[in-house]
Amino acid sequence: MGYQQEENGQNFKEIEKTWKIWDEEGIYLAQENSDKQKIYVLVEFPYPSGSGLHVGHAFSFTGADVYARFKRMAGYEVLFPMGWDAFGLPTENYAIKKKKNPRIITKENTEFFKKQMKILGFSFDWSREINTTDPKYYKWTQWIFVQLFKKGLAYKKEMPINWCPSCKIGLANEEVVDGKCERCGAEVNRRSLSQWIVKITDYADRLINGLEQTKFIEKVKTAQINWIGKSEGAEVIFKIKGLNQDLRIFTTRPDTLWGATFMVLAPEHPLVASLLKIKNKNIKIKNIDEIKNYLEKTKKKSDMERTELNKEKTGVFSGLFAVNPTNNERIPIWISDFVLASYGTGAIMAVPAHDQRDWEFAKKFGLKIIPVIVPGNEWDFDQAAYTDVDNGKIVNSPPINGLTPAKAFDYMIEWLTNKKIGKKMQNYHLRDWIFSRQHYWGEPIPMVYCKKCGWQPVNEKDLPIELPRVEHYEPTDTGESPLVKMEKWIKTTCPKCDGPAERETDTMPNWAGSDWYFLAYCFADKLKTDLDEKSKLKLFRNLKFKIRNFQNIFFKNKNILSHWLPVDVYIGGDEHNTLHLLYSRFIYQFLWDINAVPKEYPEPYIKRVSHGVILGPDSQRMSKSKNNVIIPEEVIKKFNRHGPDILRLYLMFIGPFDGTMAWNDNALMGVKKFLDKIESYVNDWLKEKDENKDLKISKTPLWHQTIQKVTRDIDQMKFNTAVACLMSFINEIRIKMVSKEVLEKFLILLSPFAPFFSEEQWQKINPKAVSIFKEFWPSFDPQLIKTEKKEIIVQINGKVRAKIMVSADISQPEMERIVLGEEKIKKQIN
Ligand code: ANZ
Ligand code: ZN
Repeated sequence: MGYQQEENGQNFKEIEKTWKIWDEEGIYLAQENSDKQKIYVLVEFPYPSGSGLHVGHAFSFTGADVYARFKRMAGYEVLFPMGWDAFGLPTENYAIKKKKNPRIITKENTEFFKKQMKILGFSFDWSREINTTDPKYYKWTQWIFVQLFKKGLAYKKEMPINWCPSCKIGLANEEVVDGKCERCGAEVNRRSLSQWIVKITDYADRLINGLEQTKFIEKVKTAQINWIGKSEGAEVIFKIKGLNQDLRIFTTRPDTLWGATFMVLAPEHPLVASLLKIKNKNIKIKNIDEIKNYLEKTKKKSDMERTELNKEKTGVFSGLFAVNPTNNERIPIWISDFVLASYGTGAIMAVPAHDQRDWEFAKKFGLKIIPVIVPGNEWDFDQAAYTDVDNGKIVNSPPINGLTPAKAFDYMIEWLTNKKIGKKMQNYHLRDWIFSRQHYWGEPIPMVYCKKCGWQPVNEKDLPIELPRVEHYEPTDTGESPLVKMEKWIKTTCPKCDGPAERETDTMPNWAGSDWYFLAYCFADKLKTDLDEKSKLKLFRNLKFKIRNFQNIFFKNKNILSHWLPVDVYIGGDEHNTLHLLYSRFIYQFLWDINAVPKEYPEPYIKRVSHGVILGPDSQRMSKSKNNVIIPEEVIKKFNRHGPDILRLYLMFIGPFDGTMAWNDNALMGVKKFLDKIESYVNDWLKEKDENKDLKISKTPLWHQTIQKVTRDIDQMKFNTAVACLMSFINEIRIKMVSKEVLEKFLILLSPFAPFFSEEQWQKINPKAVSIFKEFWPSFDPQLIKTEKKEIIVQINGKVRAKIMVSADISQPEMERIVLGEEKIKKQIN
């Protein structure tokens, strides 16, 4: 493992020499006191795994780097930081296997990653490096948890959890994919454990509404909205015959109430448990054994299995009846696992005529099907449920007959409210966030249990609660974390009554450290000194001084946060468009509520860009088992010189930044030839050094269009077309035409893509220059951009109706004016 200097001599010398210049000049350090306009470019920080930086990282980081370098040269003060999201299972598993301290593994991995990043020329501000496993960092991850607890947003609850028997870990619903563990693929089952839960659901509406203040692309907004899954509907209260008890249900379709022919309870519904104990003369439940049997069977199924559409429906009759409030008819109450305990009220009214699952259930158990909506044409309710709400009229429902379902919905909300048997209600598919993990390599949850005072947060001045050193990193067989065995560490005193108490042994999920890392970058230097202050204070304490104030890093650095926030562009993978984005927005909104972040910005990120994926040469996802993994070092090593730049240019050229592309070795050679040709131009110019040479190119539209297009494309992250434009420029000119000015400006246009190469050539032309990255981005002369004509094709209903010549830089309103003024078009749209 590691970068072999010998094998890659020339490349490495280039890299070292160039980094020396950049480091000495501090070119990539972001300054708060600069009078330039700030821009915060964030790219998701990696998990430093043992296998090093892969091509996917190289791709997204190069895109981010090109953008950051461009913005710097365009006159912005750019914050472009990097760090390590280093808690997590792979390191823990490796620690277990090799009996090695995960701290050491993390240190080795991050060092290796950092070296690779330098080789690839990423212009991160390393003075702001952070690491989520550093106690100076996770002190604040813990502090945030304490605040959540104090505001009633964290609670402990016995919960049936998704249990991965192979990782021996509880998983959040999100971490279960198709009933399998997202990490290891093992079949997940159910287990009951006492867990810390964070009430993210309190923020569900804000997480939806806040999106309006962002400029996320539609795809990302939709992903967030769908994940939260807000449903508008009603709660309806049904009476149970013979019992002095109500049954509440949630429905999105109160307009179908007349069609409710039975009810269904989730097996975990409290009524089911009490049913087995009912002692009531009026009610005789004959099939108690059958019910008990059924409950046993459903315990083994996952939620996914239970709610699958095509699954054969199962269930038992409860022996009870409810009353449909519309017509006072008696309807049977069934128990079935297709109803989930965790959604709504855990009970439903079934409308088999208009819900496919209810229909299947009714068919199987011979229950009544009453249509209450009919389409314009015939519908055979014996064949399927009719579920198209938008096209239909209400029937069999006296006061609302003839209405559309939408109108009937509103009517029924009023009807229920007036009769006091229901009301308007929303529900969210978003669940509260299970925050406990029974693992070693995570942030200890800073809570203490006292028999007298219950759960108490650790005093803020005692943070961080450092992860103690243990001998074994394996989770225990009881499902508890290995910290359970650290008796000395566990024993503590209660922060409230000073009596004996015990520490929480669960640690936080992987998401906790990445919730606020973009804030930490802003005051990373303050993080570093923070704990040193604490040890000073400890010293004072020994001298019998009292710590009076707990210094809060967020409050103390409001100005700095105000300066850098919000993140202007956040680049990351599709896989983080739901969870990570949601969790970090939630934590940010919470910090906003407690005034820990500046009030000007209710949302942390303005733009979200999701980058694409590079597949193996076989067009399959890269994976060790398929033997199709491309390793950046291997690519670089193929070339004697300019290896890193060739790789960067190749990655940016291979396709759109948000696309999915297969690796293709052939295109690498083309990139190399491109750089060779530029180098030969530079060398030719050096031989002549004629500054007054005919400046043919510098006044041509081709040159000015090149500057314009490259500038615009990088700004819009269309890196592939920017590179293509640079390449075609080089192809169209001959050396005799190139002046020093054009050569220089061309190198600047190229420099975000090929930083080492451009710097090297720049220094050849300008031996006294400091660095090309201190130069300004070139501008173009709009007068010299010859606007060419282009043909636009007008289609109406899929047929070509007109072809019109317009100038190439026409604006949208102007184009509409011309098109709508065209006679042929006028006729068509009348
Ligand atoms: C009657 C009805 C008639 C329904 C109809 C649908 C169609 P979303 O959109 O996901 O919120 N439901 C409610 N709670 C449930 C639970 N715990 N487990 C399974 N299903 C549950 O879905 C809400 C609808 O899903 C509710 O509206 C309810 O069925 C069902 F033509 O009520 B409906
Ligand atoms: Zn106590």
